[in-house]
Amino acid sequence: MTETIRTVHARQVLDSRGNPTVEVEVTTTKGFTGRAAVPSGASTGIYEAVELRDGGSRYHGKGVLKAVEAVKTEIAQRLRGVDVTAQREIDRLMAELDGTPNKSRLGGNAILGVSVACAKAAAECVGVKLYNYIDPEARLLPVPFFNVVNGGKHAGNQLDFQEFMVAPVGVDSFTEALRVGAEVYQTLKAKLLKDYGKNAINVGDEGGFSPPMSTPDEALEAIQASVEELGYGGETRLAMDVAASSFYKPDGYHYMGRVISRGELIDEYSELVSKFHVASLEDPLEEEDYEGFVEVTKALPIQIIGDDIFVTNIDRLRRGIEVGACNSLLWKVNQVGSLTEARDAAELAMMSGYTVMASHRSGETEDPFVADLAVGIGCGQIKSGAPARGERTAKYNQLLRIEEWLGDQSRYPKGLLR
Ligand code: 2PG
Ligand code: MG
Repeated sequence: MTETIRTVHARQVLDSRGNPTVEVEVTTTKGFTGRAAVPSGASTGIYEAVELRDGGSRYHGKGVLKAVEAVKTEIAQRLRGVDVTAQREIDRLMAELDGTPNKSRLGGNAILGVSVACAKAAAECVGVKLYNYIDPEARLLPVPFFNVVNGGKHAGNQLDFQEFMVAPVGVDSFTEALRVGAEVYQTLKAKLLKDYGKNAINVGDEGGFSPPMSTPDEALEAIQASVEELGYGGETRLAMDVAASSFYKPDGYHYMGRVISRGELIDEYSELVSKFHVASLEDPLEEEDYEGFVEVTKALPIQIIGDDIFVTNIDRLRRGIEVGACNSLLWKVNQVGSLTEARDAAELAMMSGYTVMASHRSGETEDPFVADLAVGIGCGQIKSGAPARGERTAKYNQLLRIEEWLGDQSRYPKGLLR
């Protein structure tokens, strides 16, 4: 017997940056419920699904009461009586109702909230955890990429690159990976305090430190030194999210006080990659430059992840696959605005030999759903910021639970990105 949606409710809550976001509650006829809160980016790709914001003076224009209203009225009416487990149908009905290519009428934030809340209610109704509802056979935990130094739009320092991460790829379990990440974070904190003084241990949006550094060399060196001090050199790799669109202008890349070309920036990456254990590089170029992405993917023998260039959109990803731009997809469900479309993009990536990294947003909530989704789609990689601060640890702690629930069935992708 099918279980149908009875009510779809929404409210405005705050995200980790103190800005409003949408929270949705879906209830079925038998009283099963699912609640989801929508994250929000700062370095957003221009092709992302539109976040509907109210404008005006309340919350400096960032209110989401219009999106909340869209959920409570139009979307709620349309979904009443629909089978809660019919995720593809639910997402299709909302896309149709919205009627725009980028979800700008009802809001990607409204639609994504409902999409995830339905999946959670459906999992309750089937009597399984969310990761298990996504795939009953799911058992692969992801390698966590801990963002321990923040720059770019996420921090008040001079670093042009946005994220400097450490990934414990050589351990046996997620639990061990989290321990290594947390130990590196504390060792790095002590090192930054000693080398740069008290201001260096202030943190950015994703909980990583925001030291007064201005070159990527300094950041990678500090992380590498901390890793080695702990004896984890063999078990860890470094990674960066450059978020290059954020310092690109029509005349070139505004990098470290100079204006440089694409070729010069790629040379810079080559040096960093050979000097440090950098195994993964996200958004090394600006989001429109498919040709440049092909060049950098050929030039560097590492994982090249497309975030702003693909925005989890299957058409933009397909174009990249056709020409050989990147070899990995950054997977953010709110970029495309529904679970079904995001899953289709992940499926295409995996079928095409691209790796997939599930991702939080810089503006997060205490909702850990991305952790369940990462295990559910079996992508083997996740980034959720530093191993500190509640909205980030919510995800990592959920992964600890999932690993425990799976018991000896669980798998950790040891040896990834060697
Ligand atoms: C990114 C993300 C998440 P934002 O660029 O990958 O780390 O940042 O949510 O600001 O887009
Ligand atoms: Mg990114």
